[in-house]
Amino acid sequence: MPIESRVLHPGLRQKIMSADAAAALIQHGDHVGMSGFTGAGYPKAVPPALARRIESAHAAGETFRIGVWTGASTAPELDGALAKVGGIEMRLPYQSDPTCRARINAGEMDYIDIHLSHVAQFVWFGFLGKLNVAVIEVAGVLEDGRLIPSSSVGNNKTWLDQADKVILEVNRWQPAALEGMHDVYYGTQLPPHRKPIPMEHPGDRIGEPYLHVDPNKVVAVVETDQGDRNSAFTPPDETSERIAGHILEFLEAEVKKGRMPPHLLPLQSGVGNIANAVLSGLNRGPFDGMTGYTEVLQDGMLEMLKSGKLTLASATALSLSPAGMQEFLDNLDFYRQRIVLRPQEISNHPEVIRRLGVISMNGMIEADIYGNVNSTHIMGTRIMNGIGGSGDFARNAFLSMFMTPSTAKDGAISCIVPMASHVDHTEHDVQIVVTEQGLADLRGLSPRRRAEIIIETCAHPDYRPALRNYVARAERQAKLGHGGMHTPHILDEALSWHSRYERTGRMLP
Ligand code: 0RQ
Repeated sequence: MPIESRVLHPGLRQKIMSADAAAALIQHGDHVGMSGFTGAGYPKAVPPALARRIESAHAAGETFRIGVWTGASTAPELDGALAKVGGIEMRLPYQSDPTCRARINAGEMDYIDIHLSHVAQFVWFGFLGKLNVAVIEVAGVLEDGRLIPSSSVGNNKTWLDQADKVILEVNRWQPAALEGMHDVYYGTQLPPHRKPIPMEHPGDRIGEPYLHVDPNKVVAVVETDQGDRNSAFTPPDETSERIAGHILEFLEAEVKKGRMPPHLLPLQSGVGNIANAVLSGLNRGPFDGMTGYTEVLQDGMLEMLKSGKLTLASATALSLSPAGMQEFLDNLDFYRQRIVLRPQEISNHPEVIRRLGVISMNGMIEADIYGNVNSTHIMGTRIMNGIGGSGDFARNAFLSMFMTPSTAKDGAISCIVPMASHVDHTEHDVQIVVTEQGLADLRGLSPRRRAEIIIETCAHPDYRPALRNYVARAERQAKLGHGGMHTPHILDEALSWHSRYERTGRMLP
């Protein structure tokens, strides 16, 4: 045993073995619950070892495929490695890996795209079948067997409770000082025995800093020393800056109208460069004393914590760039007091999001003229990533915003279309649509008024005439008795922009 081992429990220390030996304990057909959320806290040694094993089995003519359940997206060593060797039968609840995506869209791998807050309870309800194995990264094991979670909590509590067998990866790379930052709530119950979740403020601690596992279920402990994915951000471009500017202006106006306190309400921010640009804008903006209640804490929120604009942030994962990670490590004591990491069933819980009055800001692929939003599908059939937590937040938020550049693929695609080719967030859950062109506030508007403002405010000027023309003809047709005036559409034409793009590479002739 290496001197610096973080496995202090004597019984579990006896189970330390190689990643290959641990991977040999996973069988064809197993449902495997892995840790990991947005490139943070995923197991780093067992999945590649399992991929090698699967590859050899396939070379010998044997079938070997498993179900992979996680918190959210992971990294090339997990999703990428297993998808590459054709080792995943079914994946849930969220992925963003290019190899996985290609396999799913080629029909070679099943994928179930689930609200992140639903996953744990679906397993507890028995909706997804038996969880055979859990493979969980932790930052350390205490002498009494309690586990120090690593850079994400995700669904780890549920995987550890529900799996028949547990494999632990104890990662020395994860800062030892993560100990104490987590808040793992053990008070959930199955209906009809549920109690209110006792959280009234984003910083409330309602659980304990450790995960529990029955040591008898642990079949292997693997020691690792390897960093999280930690991908770098590209600096905000002009489009992201303009989107951020519209949002800031809108929030200032809301405060002036007295509809929100001067320090705003807890912020949820999706992943990606636009989200980071919005957070940078807020960091330079007029608001102080803000809080975050989000699922992924990225560099943008770290900067806001550093400047003092944000007083604290609650999330389920720390997904930082290499520079962000260095900043976090250099000032761990400061950040420890301001960040709480929770299970995703709590970070994304509808009850808590509704109670706190979260301001939700997420990316989208397209919105239609009535405010239905597609977050997941390219041209209606090909999956991009998944709904992630966007639905958990959008439906229950105080304000739900969706943002995108107004066009994609050098202007060949309009992100504002007559009818969304797939709907993840219905018009009922979408209050604000933002592009670099402007911000459409849809609150209190009927579908036809929504169409007007979305076209005139958010659509790219190149596409406005065609959108206006579509609406005018749909209304004319409805007045002639072919269809209704509530949400006018020309059904034969509604998805013609998408089908034209598939045929010609452009949405408009
Ligand atoms: O493709 O790279 O091949 O050019 O889609 O587009 O503009 O880079 O967008 O990285 O901000 O992601 C919705 C996918 C946006 C993301 C989505 C093409 C475009 C490009 C990506 P290329 P961008 P972003 C918190 C909340 C759902 C989950 C969520 C997402 C690629 O925000 O996955 O919100 N959201 N979770 O060219 C065809 C269009 C298009 C289009 C863009 N209209 N039609 N292609 N593209 N618009 C996090 C978690 O839950 C974990």
